Amino acid sequence: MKTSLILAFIFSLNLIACDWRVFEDLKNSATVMVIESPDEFSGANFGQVISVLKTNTGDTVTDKIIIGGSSPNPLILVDFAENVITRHPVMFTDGVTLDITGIVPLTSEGGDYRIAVSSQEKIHFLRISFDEETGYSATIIKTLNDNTTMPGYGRAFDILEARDTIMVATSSNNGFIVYPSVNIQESGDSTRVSLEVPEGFSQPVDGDSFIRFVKSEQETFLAIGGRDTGENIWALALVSTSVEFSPGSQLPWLFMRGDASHPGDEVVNIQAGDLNSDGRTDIAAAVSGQIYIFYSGIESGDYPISPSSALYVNNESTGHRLVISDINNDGVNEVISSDPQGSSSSKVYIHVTPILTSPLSPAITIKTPENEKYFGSSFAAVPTEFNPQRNELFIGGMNSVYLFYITGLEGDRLPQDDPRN
Ligand SMILES: [Ca+2]
Ligand SMILES: [Ca+2]
Repeated sequence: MKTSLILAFIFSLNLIACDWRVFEDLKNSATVMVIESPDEFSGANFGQVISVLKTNTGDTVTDKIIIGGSSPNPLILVDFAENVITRHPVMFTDGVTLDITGIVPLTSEGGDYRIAVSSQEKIHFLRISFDEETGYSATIIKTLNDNTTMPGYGRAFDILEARDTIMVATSSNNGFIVYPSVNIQESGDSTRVSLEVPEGFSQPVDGDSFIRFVKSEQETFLAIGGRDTGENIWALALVSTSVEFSPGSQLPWLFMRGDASHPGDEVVNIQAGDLNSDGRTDIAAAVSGQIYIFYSGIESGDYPISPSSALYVNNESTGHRLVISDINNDGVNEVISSDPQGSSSSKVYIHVTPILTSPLSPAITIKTPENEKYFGSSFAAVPTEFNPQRNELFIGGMNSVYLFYITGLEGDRLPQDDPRN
C-alpha cells in the first residue's frame, strides 16, 4: 500500500511536466506537445534513442513509445493515452549497467513488451513487465557478443522475427555480422557469421543505421549501405534472407549504386515502405544529405541498380535519419527526414510522396525548437487513441521528445481539430 502511494505520487509528478508548445511558424501545420525527461531518467540525452513498441501480432502499440539513455535508469516508457502524457521509469531487475545506443522493438509475449537494445558492444534482449504495485520493470533475457570486444558492434542493428527464432544483423568496425538463428528463450551462444560483402564494397566506419531488413511482399532482404570503392561512389547491397548464411559463403548480392545524377559518398541510412502506392515495398537510402528512392518492380527483389528518384532540398542536407509512415491518413506514406546537428540549424522535413519531380520542396519544414540540439535524432510514428486510423509523429532531440500532431498536409484535418479541443 505504501509503495503504491509513493508510486502514485511519482506517477502524478510525471503527469505534469509536459506542455503544449506553440511554434509560431507551424501554427497551421502542427500542434506540438513537449515531453521532457523525468527526474528518474539518468541519461544525458532524452530523445536521441526512441522507439515504438509492438503488440503480440507485430503491430505498433497505440499510445506508447520507449526512450533509451544511460544507467542507472536507462529506459522511460511514455504513455499518452487520453492526451495525458505519463512517463514511467522502467526498473531493471538485475542491476546491469546500460548505455543504450539503439532500440529495436520485438513482438510482445504474454502481456510483456520485448525489445532489443544495443549497449557497449553488446545486444541485449529485454522483457518489460507491468505490475500495478511496482510499475514497469525490465529483465535481460539474452545477450549477444558477451565477453567479446568488437568496436562499433551494435551501433546499427536490426532484427527479423520468425516463429521460433530470430535473425539478428549488426554492423561493427570490422564488418557486418549476421546471427542466422537466435533463440532468445535459451541461454548459450548463437552461431555468428561474418557477412561476405560484394567485391568492391566498403562500409562506412563512423556511420549508423546502415544495415536493415527490408520486408517486401514475397521476401525479406538484408540491406547494407556503404561505398563502391571501384566506382568511387555510394553503394547499397541487398541479399535475400532465404539464402544460407554460413562462414565464407559467397552471397547472391544485388549491388545498387549511385551515378553522375545521383552523387554522394556513402549510405548512412536505409528504410523501406511503399512510396508510390502500388502496394510494393520501395527503398529509401540516405546518402550524403540526400535521399534516393528505389521503386520496386513487379517481381520481388526487382529493384533498379540506380535510383528511380531523389528527395533533396536545395543547399541543405536533408537525409541522415529517416522514417517512412503515413502521418495524415490519406493512405500514402510520407518520408520524414533530418540531418541532426549540434546547433539550432537542424530541420526536420516532411516529404509527400510519390516523388514525380525533384528537387521537390518538402510539404512541411520543422525548425529546431528553442534550447534544443540534435533535433531529428530519432523518429517514431505511432497511432494514438485520439485518432487511431493514423500515425502521429514523435521527433527526438537531445533534451526533449516532441509529439507533433501534424495538421498541415493537403487533405488533412484542420488545425482547429487539434487534440486539445
Ligand atoms: Ca511501391
Ligand atoms: Ca500520407
